[in-house]
Amino acid sequence: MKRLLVFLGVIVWSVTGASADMMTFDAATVGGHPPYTEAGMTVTTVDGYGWEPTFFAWGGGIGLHMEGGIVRFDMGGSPFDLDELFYTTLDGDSDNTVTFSNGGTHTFVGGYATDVVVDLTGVSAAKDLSWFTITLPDINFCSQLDYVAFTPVPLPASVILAYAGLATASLLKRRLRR
Ligand SMILES: [Ca+2]
Repeated sequence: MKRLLVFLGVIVWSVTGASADMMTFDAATVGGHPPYTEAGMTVTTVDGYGWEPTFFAWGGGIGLHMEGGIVRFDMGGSPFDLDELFYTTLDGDSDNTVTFSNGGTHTFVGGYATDVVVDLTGVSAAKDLSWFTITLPDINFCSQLDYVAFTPVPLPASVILAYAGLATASLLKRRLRR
């Protein structure tokens, strides 16, 4: 019974213990290109507009340097909420777009030589995603994504309860056989 209680405790922890994860790019090879995976999240290049996105050490540690183009992020199909992007640029006049797997979009504008924190925690379209893309439509001189913060979406409670029920039945069955 003790093992069963520990097991159920772990299930409760895994449902309630979800917290933001970070993709910092800080373990990327400077001068390298996507694909790159960190904390379960993978970034790939969709289109570089002739200038392939490259990892550079500029601003806050290593970041994904884009002079324009489209990059895509996903967790191999596992759902997640997109919480925040940190974006540094020397170009203040471009409308950049985050496009979500559910069809929603969110636009952000760089400021000249400013750091832009794109807070998406209050954006309903940024929830329960299977992927998102970032599009820099024009040449954005010295633009760099320094980190992406996201939260994996836990399995629905009904699925967890079904698993817990099956596991409990299996444990009890094993106990009864003894
Ligand atoms: Ca970084």
